[in-house]
Amino acid sequence: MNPLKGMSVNAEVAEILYEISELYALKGEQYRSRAYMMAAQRIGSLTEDIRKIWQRGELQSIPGVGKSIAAVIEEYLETGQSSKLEELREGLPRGVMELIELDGVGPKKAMRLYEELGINSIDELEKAAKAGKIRRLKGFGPKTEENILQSIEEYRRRQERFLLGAILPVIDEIVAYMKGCDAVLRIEPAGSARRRKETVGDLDILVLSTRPEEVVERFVSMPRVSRVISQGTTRSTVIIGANLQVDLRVIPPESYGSALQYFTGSKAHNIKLRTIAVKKGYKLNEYGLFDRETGERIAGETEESVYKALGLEWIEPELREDRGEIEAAMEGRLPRLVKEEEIRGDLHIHTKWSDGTGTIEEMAQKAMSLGLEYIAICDHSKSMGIARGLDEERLRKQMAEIDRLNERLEGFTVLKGIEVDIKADGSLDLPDSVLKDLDFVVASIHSGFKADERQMTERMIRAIHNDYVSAIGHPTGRIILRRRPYALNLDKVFEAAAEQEVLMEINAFPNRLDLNDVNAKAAKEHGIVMSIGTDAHAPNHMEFLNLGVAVARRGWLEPGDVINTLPVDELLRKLER
Ligand code: DGT
Ligand code: CA
Ligand code: CA
Ligand code: ZN
Repeated sequence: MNPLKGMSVNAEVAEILYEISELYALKGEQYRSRAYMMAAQRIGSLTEDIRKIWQRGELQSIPGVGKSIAAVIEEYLETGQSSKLEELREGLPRGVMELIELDGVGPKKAMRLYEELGINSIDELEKAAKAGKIRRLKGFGPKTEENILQSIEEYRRRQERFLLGAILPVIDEIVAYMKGCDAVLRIEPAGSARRRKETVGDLDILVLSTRPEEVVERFVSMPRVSRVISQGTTRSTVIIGANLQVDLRVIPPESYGSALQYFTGSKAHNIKLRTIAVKKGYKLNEYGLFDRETGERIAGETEESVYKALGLEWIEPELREDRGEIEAAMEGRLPRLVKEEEIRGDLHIHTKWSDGTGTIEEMAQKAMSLGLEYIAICDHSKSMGIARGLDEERLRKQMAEIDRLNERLEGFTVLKGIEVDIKADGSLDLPDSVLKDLDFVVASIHSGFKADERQMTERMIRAIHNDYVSAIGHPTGRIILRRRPYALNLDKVFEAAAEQEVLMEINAFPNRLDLNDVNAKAAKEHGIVMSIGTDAHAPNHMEFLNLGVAVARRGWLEPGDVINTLPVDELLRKLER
């Protein structure tokens, strides 16, 4: 029941009181239930903002609002939560708790659905509604059924996924705050965030502790918590901001490794592991690895112990997608994944010369502060008119500026580059006569996305055959959660790139991540080396390099598969083909 956002505060407060009323009714406390109901109705029809009444200290002047209801209102206005409501919700069956997440389904309706139709989840409710079973319940009818389906749709939309780049800072914030509680011995994100998947549905946080209740207290009191969905003795779920769900689980030492393993997933990875465990006569779950016959604990304290007991090497979280990593771990041929600290430069940077906000020097300074050794300035070329793309003349001026800057910089190199547009026919937006004088040429498609697969593929392959192209920028053109990749036969593109020794970019901008993990792995299998570039349009964007590394790691890339691991002199030698 989170349709509260965007409603008036009065309506929000009324909603809370209604729900409390319904929960009291379910408990058979009719008198209290009625009192909350009356107060809810009053507040729902007030014309003055209830916050003003509260600030004047006059809540109890509202008819039907006594001391205890005033306290509920006050707590809600102060914290956005109601401990009374949470307390009352605690007693409900799990499935019913899920149902009341839906707009228009209060505890009373949820309980009836649960008791009369055995509905225990939103999925089950959807099935029942689609089968026309809801309308047959007394007092529900076709209109209610329709409303329920609509609420489910809205609920699903609210469950949308978040970009990894938006989630990582939230994790840092949570970890820093939770570490302020000395009952927290260890804290780690699990789930898709730990696997560094490009989007994250909800956050799963694991804490090692022997005093779980203190940890849970700390968790629900985090500054940005907007709602507490559940608070138990060892676990809790909250909403941060508008709609990011965060699940906390507090784990004792003997199970920490197996819990971390289990909740990191992926589900497919876990299922395969469990099959292996069963074959060995074990039982594997979030509490540990046990002997099936004797119940004896085999492993569980660390992830390594769990994998080892199953005859496997420890597997990096980014690989746990059941894409061959379990077989590789069995045979001792897991890749040695590239690490963030091995990346020496950023190979796709924009500046004020086109549509960036920083000067070349500002971008260089930021890169140095991040510990990098070089960057490639790759502003847009002239056909990108809106981006103030460079023609040959301005590009030559920029190259001269870079030369002057390099003379002043110590232990850092600014490479002369361009992000040259690939035109509709596959020719490039700047002549070879200037491309040949650059250190790093990224060629990208920025228009004509609607052409068919054959045209797009030929277009890109023609660009790959240009002698001066170093890399293909954001090769598939997709924007995560917004724009699908253009039609492209990647297999053919990779073949051409491998043959021409052209790099494929892993664009690290948070909503691009292009190539993605799966395509990066395929490119590697074609023998292609990749370049990572943040596509930074401002100095801070260079901090996205870690997202590019995440994709590389999920794509099984080793240091040798990523050209940015080379020192600048070796890089330049390699680029000179
Ligand atoms: P998300 O949140 O959609 O981005 O993806 P995950 O992977 O974080 O999924 P989530 O939050 O539903 O669950 C976290 C992990 O818990 C998941 O990766 C694996 C484990 N897990 C959850 N449900 C199941 C299940 O039904 N079976 C198994 N084997 N593992 C599960
Ligand atoms: Ca998750
Ligand atoms: Ca979860
Ligand atoms: Zn671009």
